[in-house]
Amino acid sequence: NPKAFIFDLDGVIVDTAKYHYLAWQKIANRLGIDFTHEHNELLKGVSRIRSLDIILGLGNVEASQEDKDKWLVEKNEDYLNYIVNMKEDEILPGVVRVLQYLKDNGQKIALGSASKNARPILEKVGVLHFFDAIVDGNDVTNAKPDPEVFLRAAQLLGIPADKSIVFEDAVAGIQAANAAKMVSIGIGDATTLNEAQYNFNDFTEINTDFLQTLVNK
Ligand code: B16
Ligand code: MG
Repeated sequence: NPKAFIFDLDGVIVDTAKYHYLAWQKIANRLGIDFTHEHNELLKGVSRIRSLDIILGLGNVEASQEDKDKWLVEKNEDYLNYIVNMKEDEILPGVVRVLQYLKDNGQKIALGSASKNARPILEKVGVLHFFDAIVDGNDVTNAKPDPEVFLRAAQLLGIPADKSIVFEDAVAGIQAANAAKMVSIGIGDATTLNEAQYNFNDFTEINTDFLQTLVNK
């Protein structure tokens, strides 16, 4: 019986946080808000709308809904200009090897991301074909740490939650996986992601023995 392997996108498969940062910075600077790399960490795994509210909060800026809607569109148009230029070499180290191993061993693979731009990004870096299901920011109403995105992914794959494994780089994402009663695997700083069941700095640290253990669980 196959297991469901569910991948977050930004910070797990690709590093799009740097493009989100550049695009948000333009909006922030125009509003006179100082927006640093440290601030950008607050936006990881957070929805687009919530990200704007966090940035406005940093500068104590109040804005009308009309202005906010305009900035959200501008930010995304700018972000998409970076995305169109993404190449296959922007896939994070070890990811393709893990996807290929799971595919070769008959496992089910899904994406569980807050991004509304997930499909074009997966296509640009050449891994779209690995995915049996994609659940992204267009499909869910409750953001992580709510488990909705991962529960939906497992459901689409036809695999029970307790036979599902989640790879995540954001604290809220690990909490969502735990709330869904899935195996949570933190990718990134183990201290930050201390609620995860397993921790790795990146996919180069995940060997086939470990993957096989998950498959056999
Ligand atoms: P978009 P993930 C998240 O992706 C990003 O980490 C977060 O910074 C971003 O605001 C969010 O996607 C929405 O992205 O503007 O493309 O819809 O980590 O959940 O894959
Ligand atoms: Mg992420």
